[in-house]
Amino acid sequence: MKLSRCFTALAAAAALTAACASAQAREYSVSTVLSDAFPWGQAAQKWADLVNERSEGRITLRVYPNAQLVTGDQTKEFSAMRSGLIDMAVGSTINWSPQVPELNLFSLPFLMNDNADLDAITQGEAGKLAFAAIEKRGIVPLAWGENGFRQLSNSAKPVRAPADLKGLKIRVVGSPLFQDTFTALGANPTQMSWADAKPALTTGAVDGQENPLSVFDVARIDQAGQKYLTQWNYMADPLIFAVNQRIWKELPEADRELLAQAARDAGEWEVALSREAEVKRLADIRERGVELIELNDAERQAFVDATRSVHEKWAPRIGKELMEAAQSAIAQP
Ligand code: X2X
Repeated sequence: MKLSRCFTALAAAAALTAACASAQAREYSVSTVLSDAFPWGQAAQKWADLVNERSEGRITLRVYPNAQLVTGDQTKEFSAMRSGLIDMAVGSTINWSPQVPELNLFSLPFLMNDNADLDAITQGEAGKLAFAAIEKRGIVPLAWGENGFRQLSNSAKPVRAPADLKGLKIRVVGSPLFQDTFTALGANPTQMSWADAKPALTTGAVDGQENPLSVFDVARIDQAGQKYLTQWNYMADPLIFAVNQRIWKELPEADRELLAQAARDAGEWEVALSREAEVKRLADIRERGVELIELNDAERQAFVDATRSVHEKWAPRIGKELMEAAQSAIAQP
């Protein structure tokens, strides 16, 4: 065969392979920490359902909850996705912040007061900068969801002031900023994974924990002796739908758009679902005999003042540009 004909044949074969690849049924793993009993797991399942439906069964996203792909070690999820051990994830900013320090923004105590502040950050310039930070570390972020504003519970007493936390052993996520926050408040923070948290609460190895109402409610944290719940809205962890970069690059453009749009739709759906449920959850939690502690402005301010040092220490790691974008987003009326 003449050389030029050879090349033509090769090019045709390559085109055929690409066409086959895009027509081929494909399956990807999606990691989450919480199962579909929780809004978080439901967000991932919604993504999977939408992708399955819109690709007419060609693309399957298989959701693996309980951080099982990283044997429960949720702070390793980002690295595992980057290395290709996990294809995709719907992950919390808290669990990814050890690898993406910029994401500590969301964990800064009392930076955001409410959903409006949170949305102003994720939907604006600050959100774009946070996504750029993720992309820079080898992961393609697609959309936002949410775990929710985190509230404090404990088995010992109503917590209304930093002094009430003195000496209380509080389970925190394995992200260093939390150690600083709870140390600044006079508590005794202990880092552990979610998998270890409920047993530690049940046996009394720790006195308290912090998580969104949805998690407290669905995981029945009240059954682990957590009788007091302080509603202090001290921070919120958004969820991020994301994909390993190599997988992303291999996908045909149309499938990328399909995955991204489905992630945006699933994220919006889950944020609404999670917010709508809060009032009922609160009522249910109260009905189970948990004492809810609401803070007035002065009481909340005492917590703000006590954790100022955490902002000073962490702002440089988050970065000036992102800090300023977040602050100006929150300041908008
Ligand atoms: O571990 C937690 O507290 C949880 C489930 O909220 C996260 O993964 C951030």
